[in-house]
Amino acid sequence: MKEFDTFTVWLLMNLVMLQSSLSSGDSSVVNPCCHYPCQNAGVCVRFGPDGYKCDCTRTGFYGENCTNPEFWTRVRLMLKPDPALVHYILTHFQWFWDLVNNSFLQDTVMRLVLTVRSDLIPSPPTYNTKYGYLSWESYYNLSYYTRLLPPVPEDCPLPMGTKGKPVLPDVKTLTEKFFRRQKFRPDPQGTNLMFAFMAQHFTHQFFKTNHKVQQGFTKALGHGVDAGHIYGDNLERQHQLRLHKDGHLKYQLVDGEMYPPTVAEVPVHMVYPKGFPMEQRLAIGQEVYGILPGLTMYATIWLREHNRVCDVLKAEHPTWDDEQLFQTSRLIIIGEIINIIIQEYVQHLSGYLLKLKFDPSLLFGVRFQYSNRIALEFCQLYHWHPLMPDSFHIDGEEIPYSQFFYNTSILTHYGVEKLVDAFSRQPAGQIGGGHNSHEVVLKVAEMVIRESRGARMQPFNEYRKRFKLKPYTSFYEFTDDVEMARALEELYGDIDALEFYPGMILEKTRPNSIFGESMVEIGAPFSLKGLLGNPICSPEYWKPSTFGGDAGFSIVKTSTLKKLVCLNTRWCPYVDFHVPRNEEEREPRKPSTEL
Ligand code: ACD
Repeated sequence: MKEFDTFTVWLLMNLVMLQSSLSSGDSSVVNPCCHYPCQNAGVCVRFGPDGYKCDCTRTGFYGENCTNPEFWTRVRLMLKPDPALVHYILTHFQWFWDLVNNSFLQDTVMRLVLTVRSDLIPSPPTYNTKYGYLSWESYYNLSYYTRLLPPVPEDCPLPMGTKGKPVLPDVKTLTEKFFRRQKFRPDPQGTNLMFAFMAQHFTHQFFKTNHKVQQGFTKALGHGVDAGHIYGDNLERQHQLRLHKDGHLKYQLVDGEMYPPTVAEVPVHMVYPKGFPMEQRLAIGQEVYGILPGLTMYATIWLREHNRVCDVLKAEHPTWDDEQLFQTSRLIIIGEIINIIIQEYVQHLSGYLLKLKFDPSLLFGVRFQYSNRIALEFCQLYHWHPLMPDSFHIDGEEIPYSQFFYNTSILTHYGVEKLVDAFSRQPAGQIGGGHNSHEVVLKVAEMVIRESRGARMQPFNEYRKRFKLKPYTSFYEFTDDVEMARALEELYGDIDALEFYPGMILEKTRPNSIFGESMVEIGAPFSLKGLLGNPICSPEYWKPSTFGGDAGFSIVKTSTLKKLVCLNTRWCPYVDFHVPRNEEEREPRKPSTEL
């Protein structure tokens, strides 16, 4: 839908109001919860046709709308520094962080980061797309993504509640005007494609939206780091992918090197274009990973690592059967993933000078729930497609998207070493700030926005408040790009009607940063709760015996991206989540390079 004249807007508005009043049975009544009256995570409950109550229990606030701080809340609020200041401190003063990182203070600060972030995530989970109030179904039915904020009530007069325009902006207009890349803008933090493909590979174990069924359903029932992208998301697939000998996964050898088997040998469902030959379809835990060589590259690395870990365990436990070797290796792989994600991936993303540490025992003395439920909001915000470049540079060649998609021969032609080297050297795009999505991924942004509308997600500003951030008061405060602010204002009519995903991506970025404040302050709680909420991090699991003894435990605790690659390749390429920083790193690697 394009622009409207004033009369059409007036007419539409009245029709929508009329329809919502009719459905509530009273022509003059608006559901008061549509105004989002309850602040500070208070819960809005409707009473009678036009009454409501805010349940402020344990929010630290009281009053009709949970706006009055209790005594200790007042004290805490006075002492609480602004997130921008905390971020500034965490990313400056190297000398100070050198001191912290080399003392007991590292543990103290790390514990604080973990608890402050995780406390923002309700555990057990609360709402979902069908249930905007607590229900057993919502708690129990793992097929739903959970939600932190309930959906916009169905009977609100406007799509975003009571603010903004009666019709949301046309999705294509939004992506064309604000998302489409004009000129590739590299991420100022130096992120590369090795990071971008890790992001995609890692997150698609727990983001598996069931697009056949609307309403926020997921196919990934593990709700976290379960390595389902390596082993499949169900037992039948897992058994098909397993060799049933020594704990190993099935594989094929190409030039003497291990790669995932083909669908001709392991008949699991994989998504490939119609008519794509069976002998070229690779059989992988995650059914969509055939789409990009960066994903099949990571799948190959983890396949090799799993089989390598099985061999280490078998040498230590010659009496163990296939099942125990497989199961214990899987726990080690999950541990390695979490370690690498915290100590290298989140470390890189954060830009913090504080050295992030994966040590579950930091939380053993504090209140923490070892469970996790993936949230629709987390899935929405993690669509980081601006990372994708204009084309791919591998071994002196430039490969356009048309030759990159579903090209399984790229992996076997170049081999893991050359792909890792190439992806580690090529810059990825800046995620935040807008105007940086290549045209091939624009339709993904469209899909995300459509999905959020179908799920009736609350406005961006309501999420800012839920995560203890100040709501923006205007589009000009939200972005420094005056042209964008003006256009967004025209399309949305009110900053309080701005949608969640456009808010997350188009927000002004922090200085020299990959994205803006909201992505960090809203994304980090989901991430850290998800990572540390894994059962292997619990006191019952986090011990050597879980991982087959000290050798397995040590594989988890000392894992790095470089070891992951170089213990499974013939030579050690340049491997990092950051593009080369100096001459030495820029130097081409020789096939003889050792770990
Ligand atoms: C902090 C750490 C710094 C966080 C920086 C950015 C966070 C933004 C988005 C999410 C980032 C990473 C996601 C990583 C892992 C997801 C794990 C999910 C497991 C279910 O300041 O707290």
